[in-house]
Amino acid sequence: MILIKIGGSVFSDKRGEPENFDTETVMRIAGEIAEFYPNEEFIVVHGGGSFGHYHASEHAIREGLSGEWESDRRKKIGFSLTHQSMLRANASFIEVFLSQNLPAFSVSTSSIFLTERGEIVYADIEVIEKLLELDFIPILFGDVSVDVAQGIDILSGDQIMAYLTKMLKPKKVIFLMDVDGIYDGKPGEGSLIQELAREEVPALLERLHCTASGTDVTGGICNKLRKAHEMAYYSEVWFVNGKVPGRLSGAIRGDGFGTRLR
Ligand code: IP8
Repeated sequence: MILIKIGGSVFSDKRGEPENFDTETVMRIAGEIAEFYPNEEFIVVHGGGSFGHYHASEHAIREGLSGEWESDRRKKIGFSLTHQSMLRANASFIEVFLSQNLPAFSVSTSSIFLTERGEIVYADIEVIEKLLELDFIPILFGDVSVDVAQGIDILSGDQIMAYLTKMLKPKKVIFLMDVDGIYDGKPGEGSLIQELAREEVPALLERLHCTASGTDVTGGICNKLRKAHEMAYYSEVWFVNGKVPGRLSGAIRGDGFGTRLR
């Protein structure tokens, strides 16, 4: 099984209009997956992009519930709006995959996971396993979550990737991003790392100033790298540019251009 994350910046423009969806790019990505399906099994996870993040930050979902009735009522409405927005993104993905003759099936993240401050503490993935046995392509997404510590939170696609990797041990994990891979420095400034050994990750995290409290100056790469470090224990992890045709199929074949972590 191959697990693929389609980053928010690959299928939408986060700085553009709310809920913009790049159908052409997703169509091409689905086409690259179709070259290998059904010989390979796939699970796809997509991020929030211009969909979930707007409502999530507008309603400060990450702060959880406060216990104050009126403000919590507004937050709960924001929680539901965030989820509905992600369902619309997911529906667009499913439509594109179906149009490429791929039996994709939507799995609603917040219905199968519970978190504790954003980390998964409960999961019911039996449906996913059964869907794979039946040769479906389950498509999950970064979503809101019911949180046992603070009532509500956000569950990012990267956390889902790490969890599924640990439980299902895919033969390969592929992150599609809008840059060519992992850079030693800021994307575009530092040099692209094509081969990365698991043992080298802690030193790289330090060079990128990914301290526990440090702000993420390199565009979300710190959390991704930390999670990838965990995932590399179970699977080979690739980071490739999802905007460039052929990079995904290269990673699936194993001779692609990007960063390979193992
Ligand atoms: O883009 C976030 O998922 P991510 C999902 O994978 C929401 O971090 C709802 C903001």
